[in-house]
Amino acid sequence: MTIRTVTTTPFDDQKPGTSGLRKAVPTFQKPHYLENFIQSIFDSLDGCEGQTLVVGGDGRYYNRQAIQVILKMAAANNIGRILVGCGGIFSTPAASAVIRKYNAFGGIILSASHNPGGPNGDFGVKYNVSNGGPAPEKVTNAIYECTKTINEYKILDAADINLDRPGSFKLGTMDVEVIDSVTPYVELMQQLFDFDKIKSMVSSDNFRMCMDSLHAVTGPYARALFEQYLGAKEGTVQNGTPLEDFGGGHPDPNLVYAHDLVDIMFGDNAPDFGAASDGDGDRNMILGKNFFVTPSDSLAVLTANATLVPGYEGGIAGVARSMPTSAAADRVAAKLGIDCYETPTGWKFFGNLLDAGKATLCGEESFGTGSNHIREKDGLWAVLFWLNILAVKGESVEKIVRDHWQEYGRNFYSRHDYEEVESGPANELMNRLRSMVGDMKGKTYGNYEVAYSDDFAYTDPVDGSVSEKQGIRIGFTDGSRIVFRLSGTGTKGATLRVYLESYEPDGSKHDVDTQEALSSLIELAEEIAQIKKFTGRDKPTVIT
Ligand code: VG1
Ligand code: CO
Repeated sequence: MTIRTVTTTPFDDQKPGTSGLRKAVPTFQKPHYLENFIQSIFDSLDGCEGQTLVVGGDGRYYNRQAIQVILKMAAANNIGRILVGCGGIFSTPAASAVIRKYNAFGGIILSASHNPGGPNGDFGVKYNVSNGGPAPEKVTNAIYECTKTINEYKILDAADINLDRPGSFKLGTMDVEVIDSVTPYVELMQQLFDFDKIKSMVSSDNFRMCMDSLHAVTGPYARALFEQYLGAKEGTVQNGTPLEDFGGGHPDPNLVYAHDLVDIMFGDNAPDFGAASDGDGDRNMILGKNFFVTPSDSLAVLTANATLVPGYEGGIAGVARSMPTSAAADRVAAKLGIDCYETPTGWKFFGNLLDAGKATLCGEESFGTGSNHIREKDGLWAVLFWLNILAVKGESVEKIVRDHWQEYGRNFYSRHDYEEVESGPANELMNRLRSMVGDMKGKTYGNYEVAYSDDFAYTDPVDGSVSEKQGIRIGFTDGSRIVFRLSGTGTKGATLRVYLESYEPDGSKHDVDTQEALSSLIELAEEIAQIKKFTGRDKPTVIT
């Protein structure tokens, strides 16, 4: 087998975003496009020769082809060993778990997460470091620098590896081990949760649940966990066979895209518990009978009840949330006397806090929750956490959340997305806000008085690195808040996200509809940012 050195020229659009490099499939299929990015990863890594890497993806269209290319390029770049998931499959949390379990040097995860898949859908490549988490900005910047000057890549001339069953192979001098995609993950979950207790609830006649894998990667994981180990009825996991195009759907677990599940959970004779996860399995949505748990509330409830779960019974060190996530968790942290951290959007910012033992639980408003068990957010972990709490408390999801609000007050919360708007005007909107926030403090808008406003900047408390321009925050004296930022995961035009939050301590006012409770803030967001003028839209495309 010979190593081929191929001459190439740089592409100018290979800057990793919030979560790796995401592009339309046809972009990745351009000659050398994938190869340039993979070679740039290898070129930017110090000391990866002879090391172990983990490779797998969410099974979307182009996963298999990309993995074969990556294996051959890894062999040509003197990687020692690759652990690849059977069928080329790893959910993002499973990949993180495997990197940690085998003390690997890092991993390459192929996914565009919740973005649609298929020949005209999206594809993505993400590099994770040895702690199992997304590469920090220092690493992604180094990769990006390499993509700008690359002029050749190396690839082994070899036949494709059979990924469809576990086994060991050689590619040149490199070892390839095809390993079971599900087992290491299930074993980790068994260490954290009380499977016996969950099983006695889930398998009883008094409890019904529904898990929607949205035709994406968690199907086999969810079937193993819920139907095999926890004794839930067969069929508990719906849309559980991963498809390359996710059945034409949008594998995003929210009230808009997980509509099958929403219909069931808000229909007649709804089950007690419902959950969904996204394309690569790191997001989760939690529903009770006729009841939706916002991700921000979910983080707060898990934090408040963590000691009911074996993996966290000793208490938690701290909690971290992304900046746009509601402050519900902050209130729990204050009561528990633990630290609460506010980070920029994206899981990579939690890594240092978890490694340093400063935070145990983390969460984002975008349906992401996780803990120090791995270094990615973890959809099925969150589902098991909720089930474990339900099994211990013997109460409904709704009661647990309503009681939580009674104790801590309710943070009404909603995100309004304006998807695929024109990039130019969207940037103008943000620049205009940026120029305004400097002197907004003390200004009044109707009943609202600005308490603080800024373009969020974060100094990592562990390594001191600074990340700027992470979103415009405008906080008001009554505890309500509006945040504006542009998405870093989209592949077409720009997506404006407007995050709205208000705080209601009065328990008699917790029943108001969320959009109604936030209506004056929604109007104010329009007044301040002139969304209509800049985007040409008079309403958001997705409200969560
Ligand atoms: C979005 C979410 C963010 C999340 C990221 C990756 O990013 O808002 O909270 O971490 O997706 O999630 P953005 O930049 O589009 O707002 V996933 O499940 O796509 O790995
Ligand atoms: Co995801």
